[in-house]
Amino acid sequence: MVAVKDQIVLITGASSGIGEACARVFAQAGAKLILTARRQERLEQLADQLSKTYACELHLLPLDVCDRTQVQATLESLPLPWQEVDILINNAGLSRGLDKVHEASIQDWEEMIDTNIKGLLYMTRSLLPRMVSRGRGHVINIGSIAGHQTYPGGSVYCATKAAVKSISEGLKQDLLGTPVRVSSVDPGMVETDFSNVRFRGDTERAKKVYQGVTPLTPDDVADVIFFCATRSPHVNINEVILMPTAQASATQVSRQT
Ligand code: NDP
Ligand code: 8X3
Repeated sequence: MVAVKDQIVLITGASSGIGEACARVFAQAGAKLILTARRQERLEQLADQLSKTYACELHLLPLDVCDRTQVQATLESLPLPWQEVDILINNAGLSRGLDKVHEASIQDWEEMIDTNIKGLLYMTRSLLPRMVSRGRGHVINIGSIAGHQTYPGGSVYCATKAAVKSISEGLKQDLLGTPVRVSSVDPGMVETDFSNVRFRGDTERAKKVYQGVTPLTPDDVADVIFFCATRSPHVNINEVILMPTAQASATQVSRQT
C-alpha cells in the first residue's frame, strides 16, 4: 500500500455524498485536500470539521465544473503550494428526471451532459498536463453501473456515464508510457442526495428508490476509491463495479417488503 500522506488530492463534488465521504477518508490518511463544488457554505462546513478532526491542510475552490472559463482560470491560478495535484477525483455529477426521450426536458439533458461529461473533461484537461510532465498522478473517475446498462427513462444519464467509461478507457490508452494512472469506480445504488436532485426535491419519490434495500453508503464507495489510490505505483485498477448485495443490475433489486 502506498501512503497518500501529504499528497494533494482534488475532489470535485465534495459538498455532498460520495465526494464528501472521499474528503473524510483522504483527510484521515493525511492527504492535503482541494475541495470543490458550487455550494461554498457546505465546503466551508466540511473544511471546518475536517481541520478540527484531522488537522489536515485544505484549500477550498468554489467552482461550477460546467463553466469552462472558470475551471481553466481557477486551476491555472492555484496558489503555488497547491499546484501539483497528485490525485484528481472526478466525482461531481448528477441526474435530472427519469423521463422517456420523447417526453424529457432538453434542459435536463444539457445539465447532465454539461456536468457529467464536459465538466469531467474540463477538469481533466486542466490538470492532466502537469501530471504528465511531472511523471506522477492519478485520475479517478466516478462512473456508474448506468454506464454499463441502460435502464428505462435513464437514456441520457446512462449515456453520460457510458461516456465516462469511454473517456476512462481512452485516457488509459493515451497515458500509456507515462506513470499516470486512471481508474473508474462505478457504483450501483448509493444513498445520497442523488435521487433528491434527480427528482428535484421530491423527497418521497427519492426515498422510494432505497425502500426495502440496504444501499451502498458514500463511505463504501470512498473506501474503494481509497483502495485504488493506494496501490503500488505499478498497479492500475482500471475499473471497479460495486453494488449493494441486494442489487444484481441497474434494474434488478431485491426489496424486503
Ligand atoms: P450528491 O448529489 O450527493 O453529490 C453530487 C455532488 O456533485 C455535489 O457535491 C454537487 O455539489 C456536485 N456537483 C453537481 N453539479 C456540479 C457542478 N456543475 N459543478 C460542481 N459540482 C457539481 O450525489 P452522489 O454523491 O451520489 O454523486 C456523486 C457522483 O456519483 C456523481 O457523478 C453520480 O453520478 C455518481 N453516482 C452516484 C450513484 C448513486 O446511486 N448515488 C451511483 C453511481 C454513481 P454542488 O451542488 O455544491 O455543486
Ligand atoms: C446512479 C445509479 O442506477 O440510479 O448512477 O443510475 S443509477
